[in-house]
Amino acid sequence: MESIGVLMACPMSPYLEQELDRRFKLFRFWNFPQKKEFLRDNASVIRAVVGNATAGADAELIDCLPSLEIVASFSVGLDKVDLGKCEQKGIRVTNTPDVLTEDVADLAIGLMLATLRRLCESDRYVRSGSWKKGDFKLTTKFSGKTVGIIGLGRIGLAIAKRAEAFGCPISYYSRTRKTDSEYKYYPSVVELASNCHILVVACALTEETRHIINREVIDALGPKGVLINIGRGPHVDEPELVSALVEGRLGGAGLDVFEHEPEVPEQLFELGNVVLTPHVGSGTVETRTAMADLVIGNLEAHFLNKPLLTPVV
Ligand code: 8YV
Repeated sequence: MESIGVLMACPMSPYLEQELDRRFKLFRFWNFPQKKEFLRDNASVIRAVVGNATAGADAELIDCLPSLEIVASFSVGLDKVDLGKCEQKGIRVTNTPDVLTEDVADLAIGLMLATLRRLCESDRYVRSGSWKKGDFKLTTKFSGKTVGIIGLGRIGLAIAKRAEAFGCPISYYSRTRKTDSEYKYYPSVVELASNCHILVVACALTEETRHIINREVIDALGPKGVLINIGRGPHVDEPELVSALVEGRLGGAGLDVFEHEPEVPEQLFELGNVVLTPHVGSGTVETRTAMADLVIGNLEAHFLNKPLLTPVV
């Protein structure tokens, strides 16, 4: 397979890079600032693209790669891949579901606990020596709080299962009611937000779900409500979120993703009721290794004419 050209869209995992390099003719896109020239010289040999949540394969790139057969994403989310275009051109697409579910759900619970119990702020309290001057203020209890989940897919369900163990009543919104779920269903995000303490974004980013968290939803969640986002930044109208937090119209937020990563609105840095993490939902050694192995497994299966492990298209 050494002659098969594989284009890695951006740096994502040294282990994946090394394993791709051992098996294929690997092109690191970020090493070629002159994209046009690079594509003119190499496009014809590139048969696979490996992308992630930062860069994937949009219509423009796909159109530049006449030999492209497969896009293997090092992510479960496929918002950086033009799925319609792939389908139309018969290009296969794979992602990395299941292997990252537990980590992302763990982080969602971590953000809930950290936000309500103010773990980061209290850590800073100890480090700065403030404790010597007096006890830390009281925080908000997590166990038993109503958790509303947008998107009851693999990750949403794993979050629900974990939150249930904390005695939290679970409700959800999704396009269609899940007939096999006992959790309370709300047919709109505003209704879900009006009836929960903690609202979690756990759905895929599509044109339909872009800015699913808008002013109306934030107002429905209210000054005692907390937003947790482990989905994608563009699920949230970020300027609306920032002003609601700054003005105290929203109780708090635990955010792993942002609209313009790695840029994060600096007004959030001042707020103790906000916990910020740098898109690390799947960021453990174990999970990133499993994701990389899945990307490699899909590529090998494709080029050996075997069934793909995790096909999407
Ligand atoms: C990663 C993700 O952050 O799976 C997803 O959709 O957002 C993440 O697992 C990313 O793709 C790793 O580079």
